[in-house]
Amino acid sequence: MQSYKLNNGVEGFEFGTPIDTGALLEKGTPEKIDFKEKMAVGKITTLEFELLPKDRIYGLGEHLGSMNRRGKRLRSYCRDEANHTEDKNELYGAHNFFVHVKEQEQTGFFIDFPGEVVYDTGFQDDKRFTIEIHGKDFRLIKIPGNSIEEIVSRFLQVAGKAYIPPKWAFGYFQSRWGYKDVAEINGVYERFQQEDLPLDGIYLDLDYMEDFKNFTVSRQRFPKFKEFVAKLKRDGVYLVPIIDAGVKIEPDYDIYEEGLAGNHFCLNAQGNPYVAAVWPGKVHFPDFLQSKTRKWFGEKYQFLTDLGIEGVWNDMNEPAIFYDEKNLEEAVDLASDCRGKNLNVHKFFELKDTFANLLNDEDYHQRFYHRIQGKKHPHREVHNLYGDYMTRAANYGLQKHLNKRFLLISRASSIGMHRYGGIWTGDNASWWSHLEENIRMMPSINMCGFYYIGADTGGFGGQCSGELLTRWLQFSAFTPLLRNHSALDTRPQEPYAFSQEVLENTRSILKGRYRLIPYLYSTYMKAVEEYQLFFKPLAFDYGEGYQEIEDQLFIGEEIMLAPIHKKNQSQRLVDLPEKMARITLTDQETEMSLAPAGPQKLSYDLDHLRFFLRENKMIPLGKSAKNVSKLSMKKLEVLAYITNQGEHVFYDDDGISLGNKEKNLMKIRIKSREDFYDIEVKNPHKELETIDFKIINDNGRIQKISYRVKT
Ligand code: MIG
Repeated sequence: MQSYKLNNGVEGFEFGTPIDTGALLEKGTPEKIDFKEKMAVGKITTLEFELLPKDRIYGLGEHLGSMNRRGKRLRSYCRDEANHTEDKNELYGAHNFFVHVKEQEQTGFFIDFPGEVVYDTGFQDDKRFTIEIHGKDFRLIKIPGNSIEEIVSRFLQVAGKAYIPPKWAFGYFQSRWGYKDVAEINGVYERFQQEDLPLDGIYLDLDYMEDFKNFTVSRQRFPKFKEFVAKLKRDGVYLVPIIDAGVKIEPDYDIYEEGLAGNHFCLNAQGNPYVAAVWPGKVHFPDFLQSKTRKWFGEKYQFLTDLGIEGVWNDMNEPAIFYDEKNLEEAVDLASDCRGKNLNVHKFFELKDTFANLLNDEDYHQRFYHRIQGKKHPHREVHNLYGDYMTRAANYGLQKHLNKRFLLISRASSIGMHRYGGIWTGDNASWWSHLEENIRMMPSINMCGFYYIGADTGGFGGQCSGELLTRWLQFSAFTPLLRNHSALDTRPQEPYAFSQEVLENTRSILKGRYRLIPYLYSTYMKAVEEYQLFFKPLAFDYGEGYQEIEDQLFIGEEIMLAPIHKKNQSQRLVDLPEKMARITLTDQETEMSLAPAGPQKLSYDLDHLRFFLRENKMIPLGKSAKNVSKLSMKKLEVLAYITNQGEHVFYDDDGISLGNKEKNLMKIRIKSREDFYDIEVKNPHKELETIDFKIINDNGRIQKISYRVKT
């Protein structure tokens, strides 16, 4: 074993001959020292840590359940899991970073390994935390720090800066699996205009393609696609098509032919392209682990950019597999054996399970191979890199052809991909518990490097109610990725698909979101730049008493959310770790009042956003607009809670260039005097004319000051 030092006291340990996963930016140079943790090296390498009664574990990214991961068995192995029930041990992401918090100290760990890793955080034995790494070649990164936040920040520094989307990606996006043609998409667009609902884009699901073939557009369902894309874009509305991992096997289909000719597909044991089936029927999987294949597939996104597309979602890239030839054959044989027979209970369940288990059977992962720098690796060994590397390919192509920022999200991911795209959290359901899940999951994912994140608002599967959509939007209004998406054959879920009242409430919430975009964008950019979290659990700042609160979150340094996530509730208990100002926000109005530290009831109507502002902090608000392209910075409103003094750095740029052109850092300072405030605005945003300050003090007295920026 070799050990090496990275930035800021971070240490790396190298076991065997690991595959270079590209997860971290910093590599470090090995030097020999000994490793003290207990471990057993075999085919599965087991690391073992002692768990004391008060120990907590944070991180591990996209997983269900509590933020404190203690007491579970969580598997890091990307999986197309369509049912997010409490018993599930894995979802689409493999995020091997966590912080083990002890009473006196805390340590971060990252396991740089592309295959399966299982974390038993005290499930089998509540005094032991074991990590099973399914292999013997890996790297382990150990991160010391004086606080959880410091550890996370150091990890983010070695992992590298997150993907930065265009500013328009912070708008509201409507989506639905089942929008079948251009008329229907155009109908959605027009309805948003008619109903005065803001909109920055519409996602296109499978039906825009010809026979589920990547890089095609159905001529029949989407004639004059390019003109349509241009028409919407002129109005500031973007179309975001889906791309799946599998390439349809069909002679004369250019992607298939080129893939074969260029040796781009994953191979089976005999050395022929491996055949699996997904949406288009039989497919081959591009071997994204080959750099030439990433280049080739990445370039194909030009088909979309040539049509005016500036955003894509990569789906089914765990990869999801409906069946492969061998398993299907065995299942069909079994079924024919059963024909005419009197099936007893065992045979019946065997028959039933054999078919049910065709979907995403992990045996498939032993049957196909990747080539990494010419060396053959079974898929199973490098499984967690597949979606990640597909997204790196897409990032390469989109950047090359657009030469500006673009929206890119992926379903499967591993750490490293955070530099190339964002993620949505997959097929959740229209359940209240999944709204709560969404709240809990955001910080865990954010800690692993991903910032452009969000869940399907309203829930993907199942039937959404107007109340659930409204409550969910009250939370998602603060997530960088804000998309309402639903599955085929579920109840329509657009803001106008319910009652007039739901429409009015969601309109007010969405307009509130647009007022927050200047702040959210600024917070996002600063957080990425400074390796700070966008979403932060209370437990990171506060000790006992607040550690267990997992349905309240901090956004940036300024605000705390405490969303309602239960049905038929107009109020909830909020526990404030410090005194804060309570803010209510609608399209036009803002209200402020003081809230003392400690537990209290907070009532929430369905038509507004409500959150808390920390002491000596302020947030800028813009004016709502029908989309980001129409947001104006001429006039800002600043809400501040000042007892002494506060300073806010407001970041803005042109929102689209690579390298953040026209970057502006405006500094706003407020200092409280006896009965007035000193206000200073340094380096004002170039469009800015006035700032309307609304400042609340410790007595709850609000002063309004209109500040004209001298030019
Ligand atoms: O097998 O493209 O998570 O967002 O609507 C389902 C259809 C495939 C899964 C994605 C979902 C998308 C759906 N896809």
